[in-house]
Amino acid sequence: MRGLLVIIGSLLMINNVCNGLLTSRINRMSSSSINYLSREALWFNQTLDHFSPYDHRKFHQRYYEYLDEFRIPDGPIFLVICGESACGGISNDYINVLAKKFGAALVTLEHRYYGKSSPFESLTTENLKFLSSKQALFDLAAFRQANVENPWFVFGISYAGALSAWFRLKFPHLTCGSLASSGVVHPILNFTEYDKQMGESAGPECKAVLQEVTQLVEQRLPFEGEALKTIFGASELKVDGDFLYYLADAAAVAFQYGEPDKLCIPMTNAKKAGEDLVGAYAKYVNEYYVGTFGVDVRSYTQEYLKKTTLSDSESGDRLWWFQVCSEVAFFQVAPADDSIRSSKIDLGHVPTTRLDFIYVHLIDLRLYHLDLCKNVFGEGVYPVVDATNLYYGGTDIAGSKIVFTNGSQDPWRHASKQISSPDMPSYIVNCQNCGHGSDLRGCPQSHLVLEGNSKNCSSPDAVNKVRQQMIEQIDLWLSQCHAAAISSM
Ligand SMILES: *[C@@H]1O[C@H](CO)[C@@H](O)[C@H](O)[C@H]1NC(C)=O
Ligand SMILES: *[C@@H]1O[C@H](CO)[C@@H](O)[C@H](O)[C@H]1NC(C)=O
Ligand SMILES: *[C@@H]1O[C@H](CO)[C@@H](O)[C@H](O)[C@H]1NC(C)=O
Ligand SMILES: CC(=O)N[C@H]1CO[C@H](CO)[C@@H](O)[C@@H]1O
Repeated sequence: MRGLLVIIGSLLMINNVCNGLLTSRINRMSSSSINYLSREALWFNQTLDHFSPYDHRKFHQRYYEYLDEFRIPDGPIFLVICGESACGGISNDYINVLAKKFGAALVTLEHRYYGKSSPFESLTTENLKFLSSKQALFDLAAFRQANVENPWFVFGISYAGALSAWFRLKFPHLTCGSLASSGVVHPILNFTEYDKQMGESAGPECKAVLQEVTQLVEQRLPFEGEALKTIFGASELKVDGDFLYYLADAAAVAFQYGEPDKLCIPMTNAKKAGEDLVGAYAKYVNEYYVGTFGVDVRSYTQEYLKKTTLSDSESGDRLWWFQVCSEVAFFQVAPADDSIRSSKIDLGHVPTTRLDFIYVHLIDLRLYHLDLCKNVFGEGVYPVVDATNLYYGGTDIAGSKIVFTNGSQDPWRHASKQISSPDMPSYIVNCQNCGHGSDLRGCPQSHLVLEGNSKNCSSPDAVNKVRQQMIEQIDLWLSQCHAAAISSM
């Protein structure tokens, strides 16, 4: 038996540590202060390629434990899945409340390749071939298998939320159930719904102002591109598509992470006062997206994404883009009409089939996402979204005992499962600042709210109601697991 060594969890305040929840490069949770339950790294000897009968190489995978609330000896084990960024520890969000309630031990395994769990020093495209959700799920299964036989339950937010649902789907004998918080189980090539939801979350007045900003930027870009980029502190973004994507992301995070007022109030005020809207937007981007949210403009340059040395990739941007470009896509493209983002942010060339790679021209020649994939990872790296959905089922996932939760304002909810089906309830957390992972993180979601307190959600009741439903499901499934264990003795 490995793992679950007694580690005394200590509360530490750490600055500027990413903690999961990247679902594109826009989903960075760079928090100015993350409060961890445990930051003491432990190591697991993991198999590099779970699908090869010949390759027996291993790598060291980092994990954490928190046992302060554990009811010895038979309490449940909550496996909190870490997603697409370095995993600095077990953060003190609503999971801690659940641990207390259920007497659970918390364990977290860092996702392969991210943070300190990279099998390779050099992240060349060739070396990234073992980076996939399928290998990551097998990592979790091997880790689970090497540990104690108590009842297990898996949790995750965002991409890790999808892994949580997929883990229960693929390894139902290894977990009593799953919570998929904002779990993006439906990879989509042409993810136009994302931008549409931004418009809905913004409301008509704010949406119109944001659309006007996009128009002004598009008009000025060909003539005074450099000056324009300078206002946004983004002169490094030589490719116009990168710049436009940066501007689109900057607005999206306000809705995704539950701080719509930080964007919409200054923008609608600027409009009413007849001020320069581009200037007002630049102020928001510089102060909020860079200042508060902590984004690094550099991470939007394709040159940066091409860097293969570990230190350059610590943020995980290259790694997540590889997963995007090979498996899940989620390209946030402009819808045909009424979009907020520039219509220049498009799909690029779409091969007619995966095998022949005959590139056809789509929409127009202003290419973006697929060109980025080709440019950064080389010819032939293309997201096999259909195959991914064939493997997991997308929103038709034939799982059981999975709770899906989504925030009403979160553009990502359209890549999740929003309709309940037998044994897989789906809840929507409905409030003005309920976004990505608000059930576990409270409001807003961009910075850690201790124990995911719902006090600052515009409707704490909405959050608490969903949490109560979650607890009832976890309780039911754990007790069913327990009953099954007793009857098989
Ligand atoms: C990891 O596993 C491999 C193969 O089973 C073994 O040879 C190696 O000694 C193990 N390493 C550690 C640190 O346990
Ligand atoms: C993507 O969606 C847009 C808007 O609905 C549409 O115009 C475009 O043809 C779609 N592209 C693909 C490849 O489906
Ligand atoms: C709620 O917001 C207020 C004002 O910004 C802040 O002082 C307080 O700490 C927040 N409460 C929680 C639980 O985050
Ligand atoms: C459980 C729930 O409220 N689901 C809703 C989530 O959002 C979608 C799309 O808006 C609705 O169709 C579902 O009924």
